[in-house]
Amino acid sequence: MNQERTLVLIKPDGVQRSLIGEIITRFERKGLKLAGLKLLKLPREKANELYEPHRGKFFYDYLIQFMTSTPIVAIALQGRNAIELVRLVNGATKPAESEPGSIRGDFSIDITHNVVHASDSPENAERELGILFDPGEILEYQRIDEAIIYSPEI
Ligand code: FUP
Repeated sequence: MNQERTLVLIKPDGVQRSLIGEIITRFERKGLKLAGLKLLKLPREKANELYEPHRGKFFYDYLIQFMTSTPIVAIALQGRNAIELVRLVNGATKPAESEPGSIRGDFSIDITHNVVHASDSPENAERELGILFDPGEILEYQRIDEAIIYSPEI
């Protein structure tokens, strides 16, 4: 089965606002599989690595300060087209464009305090998963409902 893995972060605002369960539930209900999960305070070096593509932008310093301020949750999610689907579930970056029904559309009003992060390409998913997880922390297993979530490949 053609599956992808992607990184989701529940940002400090999501953890502080007790949204961890709500957010994980949305991904589970979609049919995505948890492959890795942890609560951590993001070290500054890892924040710099994660947001390397944004280094030098006007919001960079504030973003790093925010992301390293209090604990986050790191989630490795697996499923067919997981990278694209997770970004749909999360919603658009700009508050005025994130649709109601998406996580950002339902729970955020600010472009920095926007509750969740998700990888935006297969290359970035691999890079970002490598920053947050050691290889042994991402698990390969079969879930009992997979036979009903996916149609057989024909
Ligand atoms: P996304 O992929 O939706 O998280 O958004 P981007 O890659 O465009 O932005 C990366 C992060 O920078 C986002 F989490 C929000 C933050 N950001 C700001 O804080 N201010 C801005 O003006 C733009 C982005």
